[in-house]
Amino acid sequence: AAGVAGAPAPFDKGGVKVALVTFISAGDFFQAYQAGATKQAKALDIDLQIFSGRQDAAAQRDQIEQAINLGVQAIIIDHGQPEALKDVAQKALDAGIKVVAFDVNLDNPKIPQVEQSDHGLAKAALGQALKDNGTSFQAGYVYVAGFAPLDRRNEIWDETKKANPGIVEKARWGTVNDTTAVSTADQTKAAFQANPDISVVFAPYDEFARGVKLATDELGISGKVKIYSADVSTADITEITAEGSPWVATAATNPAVVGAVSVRAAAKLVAGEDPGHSIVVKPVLLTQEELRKNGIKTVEDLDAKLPAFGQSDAAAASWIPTN
Ligand code: SR1
Repeated sequence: AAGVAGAPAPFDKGGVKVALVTFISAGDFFQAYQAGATKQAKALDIDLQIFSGRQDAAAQRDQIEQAINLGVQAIIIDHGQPEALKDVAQKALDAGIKVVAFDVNLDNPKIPQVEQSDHGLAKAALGQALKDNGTSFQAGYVYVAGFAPLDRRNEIWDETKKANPGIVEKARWGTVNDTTAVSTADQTKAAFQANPDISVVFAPYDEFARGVKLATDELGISGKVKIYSADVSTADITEITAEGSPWVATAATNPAVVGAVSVRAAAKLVAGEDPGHSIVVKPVLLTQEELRKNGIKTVEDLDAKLPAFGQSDAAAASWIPTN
């Protein structure tokens, strides 16, 4: 291992072992998150081992145990069920391993929490929904409880409905599995068949939004519905900007940046530096109108046009290369 010139130990020598233990691996967000983590790890000469998630709490626990036994210096836990993870995360800490959590609340002062400002993200998407549709409409809502980012976004959905009694939630649905978009599409069709007056859908996860769009396209009702979401990928931009698309806005970070920030936080802990307890990557609002107007077709186009999207100074340090 070559190490990083000018970096504190042990990064000056290189070869630091870090595990990234995920709960969900499928889908654009998680693929891009892992790619960003991998790139940042490479720049720090970190040997990053990624454990693929299968939405299986017991498997994720086992993988954390495996990482402890491998003698890694840090573990990044990406999503998961807190109650299944808290004790095993403490076991890692007790073994002298640094732990960082992304989007899973491990409720431990020793474990920094990375998030995308989910309240801000939901406020941005719902603010656009109110701007486009006024304060009275029949809504559909896609939500699965138990995922920290979705629970935080849900708090803003509840607040928004409370502040605007004209918003009527006619139906709520959602599934998180290996094929979230397809499962959500099936549920969306049933929801629209039972509630044909829904005109706005809040679907704050891009796999949900993709499923809703698939369903409204198949039902031939895309002209009567508007979808507001979270997250973005190049495939999402294609869906959002397609002619007649009902997907009109999303609030998003670049997930590759969030992956890089997670690795930087772990690296700082290993170097004996404090990355802070709450590490936030701020999202930006992306509307269909602006994406079309600016000819944005890919995430790389967004990186180039919007510096606030393409980079973050969260968990930065002068010795950590970011490119
Ligand atoms: C099932 S949780 C999905 C969310 O996790 C990340 O926070 C992404 O933004 C995604 O929306």
